[in-house]
Amino acid sequence: MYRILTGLAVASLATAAVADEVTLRGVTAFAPGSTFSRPFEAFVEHVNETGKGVVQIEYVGGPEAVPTFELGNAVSSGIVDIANNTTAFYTNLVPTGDALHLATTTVQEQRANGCFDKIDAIHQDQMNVKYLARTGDNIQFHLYLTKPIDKPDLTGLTLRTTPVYRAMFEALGGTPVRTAPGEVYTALERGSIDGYGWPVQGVMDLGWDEQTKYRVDPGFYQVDVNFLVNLDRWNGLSDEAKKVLEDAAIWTEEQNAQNIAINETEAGKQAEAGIEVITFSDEDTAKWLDTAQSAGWAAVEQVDPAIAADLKSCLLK
Ligand code: 173
Repeated sequence: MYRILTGLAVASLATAAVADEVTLRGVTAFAPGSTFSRPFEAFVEHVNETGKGVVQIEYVGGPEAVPTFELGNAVSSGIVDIANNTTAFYTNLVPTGDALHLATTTVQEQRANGCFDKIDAIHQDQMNVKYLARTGDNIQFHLYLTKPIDKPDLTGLTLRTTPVYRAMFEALGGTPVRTAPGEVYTALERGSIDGYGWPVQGVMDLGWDEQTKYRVDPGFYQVDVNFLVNLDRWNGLSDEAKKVLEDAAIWTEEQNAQNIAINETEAGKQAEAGIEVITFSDEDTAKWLDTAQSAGWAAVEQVDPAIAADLKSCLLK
């Protein structure tokens, strides 16, 4: 009798352990398999290895599953449990998120100086998500063009933007139009834009090089592509599951250092594909970069001066 009971108890415990494994539904804002989805895809694989029996991620897909600018809402409301997304795609929810790409520190430095926790708190308050990880460190943004310019004057140019570039390009006289990455190729093909903002990485794997003649150097800002977990879902996880995800986040962030080498390879491939580099005089280069910083911060300050000042104090070196 006792033996049977013990056997049953053990069996039901084993069942409970299996049932306790949590599966999170994950979606990326970028095309699956492309540059800015790859760190998330590696993270999913890593969690599915290290989190066996505890937490798993079911990778649902990208913008074909949830449109780029809708993903913020989807993870906020819990339709999606974990998202790979950039602040520029969810400014409707975190309007000061634009500060993140103005960072000159690494995510490791932001974790050490308390900035990461502040950013996490803003995400929890305003968006109902846990800010779990940041990828994209060391990758800068550029302006790509189909016609040349010889100074930092974008007057008369219609440029595809997201909130990342809008303030800067507008300050330099350009006409911004916001589109998701998935619409850039067609816009270029139709000639409805004269150029676009995009990081140094990824142009080639999206095939945009076919429609691109110039890249303006230097780059500006720093990419932020973040892993966000629906806060209710996060709060309901066991400590063990949270630890698997947080350890995997640190593991992912360590790989941000590889971006320095990848940037060079990508710039080399762009040159081979015939994309010419436009540079300015020293004075105009200073204007280009100063406008990037001043217009970028002014836009965040306009949204919320207190948060802007707080983040500025810990995001900049
Ligand atoms: O240009 C964009 O779509 C954009 O804002 C972005 C942000 C991070 C990585 C890649 C692109």
